[in-house]
Amino acid sequence: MEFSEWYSEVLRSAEVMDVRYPVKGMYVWMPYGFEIRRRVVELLRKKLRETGHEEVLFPTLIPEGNLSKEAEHIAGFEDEVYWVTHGGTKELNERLALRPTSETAIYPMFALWIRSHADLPLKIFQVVNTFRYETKHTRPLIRMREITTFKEAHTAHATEEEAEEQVREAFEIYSWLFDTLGIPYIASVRPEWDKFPGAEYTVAFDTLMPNGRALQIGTVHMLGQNFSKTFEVTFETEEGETEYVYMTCYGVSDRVVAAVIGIHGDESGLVLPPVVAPIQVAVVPIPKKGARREVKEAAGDVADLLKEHGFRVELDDRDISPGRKFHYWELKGVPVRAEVGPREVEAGTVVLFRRDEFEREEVDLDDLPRAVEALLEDVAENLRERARERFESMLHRAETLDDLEAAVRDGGVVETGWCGSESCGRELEERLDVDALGTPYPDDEPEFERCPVCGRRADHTLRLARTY
Ligand code: 5CA
Ligand code: ZN
Repeated sequence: MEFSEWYSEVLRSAEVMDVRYPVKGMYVWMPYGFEIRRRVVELLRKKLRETGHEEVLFPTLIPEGNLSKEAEHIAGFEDEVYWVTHGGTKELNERLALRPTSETAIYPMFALWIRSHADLPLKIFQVVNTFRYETKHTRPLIRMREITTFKEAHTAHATEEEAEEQVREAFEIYSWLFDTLGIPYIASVRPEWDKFPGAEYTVAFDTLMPNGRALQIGTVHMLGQNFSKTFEVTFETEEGETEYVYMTCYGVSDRVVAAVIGIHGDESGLVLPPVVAPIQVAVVPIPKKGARREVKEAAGDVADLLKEHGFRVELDDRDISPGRKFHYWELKGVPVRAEVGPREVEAGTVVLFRRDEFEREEVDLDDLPRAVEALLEDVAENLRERARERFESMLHRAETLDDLEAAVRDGGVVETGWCGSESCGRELEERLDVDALGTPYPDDEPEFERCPVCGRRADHTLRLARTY
């Protein structure tokens, strides 16, 4: 099955999202999907708090005057903005934008909040919905017109160095998040022509879906003083002088959930990393004639024991066949299934089935919590490892145009030499029908001899890929 077909099918059958909502690019989170989403957000929330970020919540609407203030920013977003023009039947004096992102909502308030160096650094974040009138093919979680899980952080600093340090911290935070979820990635400094509108530079995280297409799953932007100058975000230094702050912002979205689903899933459905699985262990009784009650009770005891040990457990006592239950929990991506039949009741054991590798093992009841814990860890590690291996098998290198053409046909990411000029970069994009992801972050060491377009010395490595 084609990946995109598989993806749509799994969102539907595992009840992650309902795509039948009658507005293009807008979808409905269903309860099971919402629980996965919630756990991803909570992971990140906790990490952000631990690293000194405070959570805020800004209004959805931005006055046109504010949104338009930063010239590059509005130039980059104007084709994507949804406008509120009326209140009831009355036309508004000033149009209001549904936020496509929140720099122009937040920074005017930063200007009011920040007085002196003592107020810095200021590190805030919010998890909100944002709206972008996307014209490329819309897809649930991947390219939405209402991005429902937009986690954006915004920071202000006294010095450029501190802002640079913040870019590194953001890089660490997102690296940690993706590692935790077993999502492999590369980080690249986006080419000048593809940076965030209004930024000095953009560091982006890209992963690869199984079809070899790159998906941008997070971005960190160095804003320098561009926005602080536009919105008069100043502070008084220790010496009593007034200066503009340096700013950064960074964001991830529903795409993180899309990556979890797309990268770990298989023909049987979702395969969820235990850390975000709404249910970690499904307990399935396998009754036999003459031992129904014993089996039912034993399965209940197994579920209780695991719950007491803090696992997220569901006892499946529905009146359907065990085979159908197996199928159902596999589709839902539950990492571990505990099976209890008459033989296990007799022996004082439980059969543990791992979703990732379809393997069974029998463990003693006494040893069950420890065994489940070890198995969940093993599943997480295995998912991370096998995703990493597949990812690496899709990273290619090529030195000449002919080799590049062959390499991009396989999908994945191709690295090549680059002189650094925009014209050569764009030439590669056009000739190969790919996007330039940019140069390796944090270190872009020269690894190739020549730029394949102009033949000049390759001071940089350039990454190319077909993207979402
Ligand atoms: N204000 C900055 C930092 S939050 C910002 O808006 N950056 S962004 O434009 O790069 O968006 C942040 C992240 O949102 C991107 O890295 C990408 O992963 C995700 N994203 C962007 N557009 C969409 C979309 N239409 N649907 C789903 N996710 C999206
Ligand atoms: Zn060149």
